[in-house]
Amino acid sequence: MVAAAALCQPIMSTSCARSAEAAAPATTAAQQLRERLANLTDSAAVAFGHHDDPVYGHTWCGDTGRSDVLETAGEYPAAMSWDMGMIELADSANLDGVSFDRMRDEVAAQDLRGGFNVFSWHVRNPADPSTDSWFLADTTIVSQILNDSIVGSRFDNWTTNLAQFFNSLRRADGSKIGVVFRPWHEHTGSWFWWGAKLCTPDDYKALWHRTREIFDREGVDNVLWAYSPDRVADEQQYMERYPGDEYVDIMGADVYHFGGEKGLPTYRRDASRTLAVARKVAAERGKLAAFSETGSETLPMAGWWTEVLLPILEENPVSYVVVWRNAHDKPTHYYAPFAGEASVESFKNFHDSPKVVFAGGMSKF
Ligand code: BMA
Repeated sequence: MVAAAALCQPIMSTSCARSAEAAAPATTAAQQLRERLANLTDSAAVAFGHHDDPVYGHTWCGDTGRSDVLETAGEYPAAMSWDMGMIELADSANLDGVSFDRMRDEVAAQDLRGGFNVFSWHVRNPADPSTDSWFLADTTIVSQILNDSIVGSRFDNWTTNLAQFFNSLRRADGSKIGVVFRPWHEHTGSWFWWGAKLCTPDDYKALWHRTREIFDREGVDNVLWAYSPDRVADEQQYMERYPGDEYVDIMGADVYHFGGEKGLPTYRRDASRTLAVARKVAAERGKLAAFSETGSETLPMAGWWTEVLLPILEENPVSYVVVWRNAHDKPTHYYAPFAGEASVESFKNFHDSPKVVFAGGMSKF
């Protein structure tokens, strides 16, 4: 994978104020965001999010002031989703070509318009940095991070780069912007080097703890931690690798809809089952719940938003839902509508649902 080359030209950062320091606030930025997400939950409202929304879309890349969601629903999403893959190598752009400077500016812009930001990390393999998150030939990578000093210290350096990026997310007055971080996601599956068949439950938990220790050492206090298994059969599977209450703020679920109409019963069953578990364990522990990733690639069902996603959210209210990216360079890789796309009407109706919140509605929470 060509990771360093920006797939579209980055736009230079113009309004970074991250060097300014503010007086320590009474509550951390993370606590403030937690309160806003809890308010959403209390109102049975779901914030809508989209990955890489303001930096590229199905037919464009690198413009400013654009968003496929804005151009179809009339509003930016409530949550902007981002990926930090390649920050580990101190690259200037992430694995999908998004400049980290541009991302930092967009995080601040999203905060200014009242929305919030969520992050994943498709990190490379610290045992062999020439390979990526999807490298499965070596089933000892997590164990090497924990037991091999060279791999371990490379991992620590990489995670320090990431922690420093989060520390740099600031408003113009220097105060930190609270965000959600969702490390080591979809670990109940086995498609990333931290997946179920690639490490033991104890090693997975230790990986999470080590990540957190580095963030704590770096003074990161603006991050809410989201745990996000892929679809699960039951609570036991969901909790098998749970790192512990002191490490997690949000109980997530990543469940995709594959196969259009034919795959609908499976999606409905698995999304509802996994969200029900996430909501249950969240309620028991005083945590938030989220539909941390979902979507139906290429949106083969024109009514998907109101006929499929909305009923699942009504049945299983969570604080937010995120759909994945509209890749500008892969014509069939999109999860949100764009002007002229078949599901636009359904998406507008989804937007108009009193249960669903976009950026403009976030001022209430
Ligand atoms: C995947 C796909 C990839 C992308 C990765 C990280 O689901 O969208 O094209 O590189 O996420 O964003």
